[in-house]
Amino acid sequence: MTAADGVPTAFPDNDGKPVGHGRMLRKEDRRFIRGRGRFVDDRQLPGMLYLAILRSPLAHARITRVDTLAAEAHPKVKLVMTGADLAARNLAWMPTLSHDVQAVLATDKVRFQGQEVAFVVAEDRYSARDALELIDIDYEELPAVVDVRTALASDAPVIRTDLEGKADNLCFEWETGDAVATDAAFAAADVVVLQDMVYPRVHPAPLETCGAIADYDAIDEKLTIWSTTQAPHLHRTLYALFSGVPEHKIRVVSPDIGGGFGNKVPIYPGYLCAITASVVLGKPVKWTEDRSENLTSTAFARDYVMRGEIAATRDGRILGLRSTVLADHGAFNGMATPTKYPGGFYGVFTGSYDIEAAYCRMTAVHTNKAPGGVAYACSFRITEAVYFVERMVDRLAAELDLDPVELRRRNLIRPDQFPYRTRTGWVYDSGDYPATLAEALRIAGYDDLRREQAQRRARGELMGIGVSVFTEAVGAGPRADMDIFGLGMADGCELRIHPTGKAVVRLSVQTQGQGHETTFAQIVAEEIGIPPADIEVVHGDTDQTPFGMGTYGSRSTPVSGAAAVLVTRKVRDKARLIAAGMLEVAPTDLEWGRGAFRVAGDPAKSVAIAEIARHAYGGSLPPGVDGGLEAQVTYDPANLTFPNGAYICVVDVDPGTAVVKVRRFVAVDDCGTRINPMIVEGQVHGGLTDGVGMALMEMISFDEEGNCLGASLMDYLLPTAVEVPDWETGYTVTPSPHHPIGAKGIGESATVGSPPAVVNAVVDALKPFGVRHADMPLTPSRVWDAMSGRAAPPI
Ligand code: MCN
Ligand code: CUM
Repeated sequence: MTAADGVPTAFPDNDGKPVGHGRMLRKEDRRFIRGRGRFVDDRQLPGMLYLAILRSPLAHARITRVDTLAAEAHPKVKLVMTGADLAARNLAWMPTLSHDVQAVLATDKVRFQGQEVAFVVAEDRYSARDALELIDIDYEELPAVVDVRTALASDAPVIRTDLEGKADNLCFEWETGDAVATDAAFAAADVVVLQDMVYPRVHPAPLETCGAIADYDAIDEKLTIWSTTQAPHLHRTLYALFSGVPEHKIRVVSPDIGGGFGNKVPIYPGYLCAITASVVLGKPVKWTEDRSENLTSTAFARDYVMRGEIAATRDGRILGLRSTVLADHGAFNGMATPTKYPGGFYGVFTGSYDIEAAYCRMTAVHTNKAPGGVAYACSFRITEAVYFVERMVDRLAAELDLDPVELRRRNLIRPDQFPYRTRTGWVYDSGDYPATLAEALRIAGYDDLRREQAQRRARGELMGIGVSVFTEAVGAGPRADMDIFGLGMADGCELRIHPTGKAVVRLSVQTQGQGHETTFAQIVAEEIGIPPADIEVVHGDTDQTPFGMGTYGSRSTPVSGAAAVLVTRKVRDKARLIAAGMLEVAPTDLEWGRGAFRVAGDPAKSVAIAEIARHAYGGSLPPGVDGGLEAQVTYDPANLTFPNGAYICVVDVDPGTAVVKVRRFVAVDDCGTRINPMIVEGQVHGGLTDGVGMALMEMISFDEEGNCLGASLMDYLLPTAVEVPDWETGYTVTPSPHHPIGAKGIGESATVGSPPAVVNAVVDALKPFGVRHADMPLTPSRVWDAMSGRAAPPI
């Protein structure tokens, strides 16, 4: 029973249930595989103009003179604007999602290479680019702050001179956990291990770069913005605050998006330049970034210099964990940071372990680099936290000469400890970590692998086995704890059932490739008995969808997915009243199942949802029941959901060339109830590829003058099918107790959990050389240095 396009209409092989159906193909692929996706840059509007941005060639410099006359004289140029022009309109600075401000166009100084300095709007893209070269700017170069370790030195040049009274480069300081209890735990320990490590600066590098079309209609005073955003409603509110155009006159449309991976969460100056230009000119204005603009000026992630200290008993009971972090946030703090958590969710750095005492101290600094600390399939710093704790546990295992799996087993949070409160105050909802680990060990054949490793070592071969047992935290909430820009963390969802029994569900989140058009149809189908093929999913348009915070931190399933369940149940509650009227029984006499209400004890008497829908519009209704069949809810989650996983990586290192080959990778994930197993597996495959990329090849570095050394995909290496193995995946299911169908997010788990598994494997392979740690990315030269006992050059 399959509709022509491969979307099944019934699910006899899954006990009639759309949720969990293994072969439910993606509805959106109808257009994608036929090349019919519609991305921002595909849209052409009549009379549209093109905007290009002039960027700073220097990392830190005072602007002493700007001359735009020649550019303005270009026959095809319609508008040139500089920071001073924006300042005259009070539009030169914009808020970031983390209580900082960022220059839309530089006024006084440039603070990173690639920073926006001026823009040109012309009749075509080529003229706009050409005219950039006619703008003449004099810079007085200033020394650049590139190394986080010296950013707070007393003689370091101050970057944020825009902030009144600011005399240093401190971005923020933050601590979590109990310093005194942790000191005591260390004092009582048999073994203490210290390890320094760096999580390099990386970039999400989605296939589609960022861009926007702003179209201001001066007659209606209405502003429409088609943009590459993961959070259309959040952006609309910020555009209203920035531009002065009232919020009800702004429509943000996020059409098909060619990958986000966090890159499309922040607001970028380019969006605001396009808006300003359109308001000034009264014409649609398009801005499309090129690859090197995307790689040098948008949303960087990680960039943590971490010191770890772990304390344990001789038999491997972990007593304490201390983490000291120096975080590089670049020139402007661009991260989307919930109000109470300046360090994002790094506070979960105790990971999957029942550690008695923990303490973290974080110092975040500004440097002359593009805004950092943003996002890359990371759940807002959990990637760093997981890497940290999984490396520290491995480091301890080496010190104690214990098998890393055995050490983990002795310290994992037990299933009977849930809900589990960490020493830093997070409440993990559910999980069975030993079971997940056991499943990964089973698939990998761990004991055989260790035997094989011993044989290979005896032959001088370098085989490594790495383990990571991680806990994710996704689906931010509740409102009382989490909050971006005073807007809470809730999501709305609206469901309408039409008279013929077909439905439309409207989401506040936005898909960038995750398959929401399919999975949300499955969620609604499961609850109301209408086949997924008959449910249209509408998202990414603020005029058509209820308010919500958007897609990041893998929150769509935990938050918006819950809203979809609850709105459908609300509609079903109304359908029950209508059905009771139709069958002339009390609502409580009805039983729900397989898309129909039946009279209890007399199942022959029933009405299906399509009949109820028709009746809801045209039939006579019980007193107090109004017509139609639709509802809306806003869901504010009670807590985050905490997915988990156990990963095992097997590598071979070539002793002659130091090239790392990932031979096998086993990933067992637990994201609670799985809505679409095929999509879940696809999410895991993608995240593992990201993770192997970060572990082995991805890094954006800067020279001493702050020149970005990763401005193209020739320099910033991304993994391809050649570098990754055939993934071996498995799963366990521990439903979330507070999610209405027990689902947790999965979108970032594999990116979060896989890098430490790879690094642990490489370090394990290098054990014969006495190597205890090596920093990512584990390129051949770094592995070679580690084998030769040389420290890796600083980042
Ligand atoms: N899913 C499911 N069952 C579950 C959990 C999820 O079937 N128990 C399905 C969902 O219905 C959805 C997909 O898996 O179709 C991912 O769901 P979820 O974990 O809720 O994550 P989001 O939909 O909120 O997506 C965001 C997440 C993030 S934050 C990044 S970054 C990332 C990721 O998703 N960016 C991606 N995966 C990506 N995948 C693609 N193709 N492109 C991106 O930009
Ligand atoms: Cu942290 S990248 Mo995703 O949350 O959009």
